[in-house]
Amino acid sequence: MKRATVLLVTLLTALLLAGCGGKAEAPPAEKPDMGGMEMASSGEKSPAALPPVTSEQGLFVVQATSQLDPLAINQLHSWILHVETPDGQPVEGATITVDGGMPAHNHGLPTEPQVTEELGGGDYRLEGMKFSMPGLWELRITVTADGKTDTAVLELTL
Ligand SMILES: [Cu+2]
Repeated sequence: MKRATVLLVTLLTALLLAGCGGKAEAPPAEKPDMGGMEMASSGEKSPAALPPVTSEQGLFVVQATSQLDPLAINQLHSWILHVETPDGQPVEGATITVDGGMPAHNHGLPTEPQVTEELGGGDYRLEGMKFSMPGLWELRITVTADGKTDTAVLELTL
C-alpha cells in the first residue's frame, strides 16, 4: 500500500510538473505574431492603424485608422483620419476628399467614401469605406486647408 501511495504521489507530481511546463511554454506562443509584424512590409495584412504618411508636397501628415479591426473585405465601415502639419500641429477646418483603388488591377474603390464629420483636434470621420478583394490597395487622401491642397497616398494590404 505504501509503495502504491508513493508511486501515486510521484505520478501526480510528474503530472503537475508537466502541467506547469505546459503553462510556462504558453508565452512564447506570441512569437509568431511578432514575426508577422516584422513581415508587415512584405505583403502581410496591414494593421487597422496605418503608419502616418506625409503628403506629396510635404504640407500635411495623414494618419488613417480603420474602425473595422482587423481589416476585412466586403464590409462597409468607417475610418478616422488624423491630419497635422509636419511640425505636429493639428489641421482643423480642412476639406478632405478620398479616392483610391488597386494599382495592380486598375480599378477604383467599390464605394465613394465621404468625410462626414470633423471631430476636432485634426480628426475627421470618413464613412463608406469598403474593400472588395484582398491585395494591395491605395488610398489617395486630398486635404485642402488654408487655401493649400496636397495629397497623401496611403497603401494597405488586405
Ligand atoms: Cu483588385
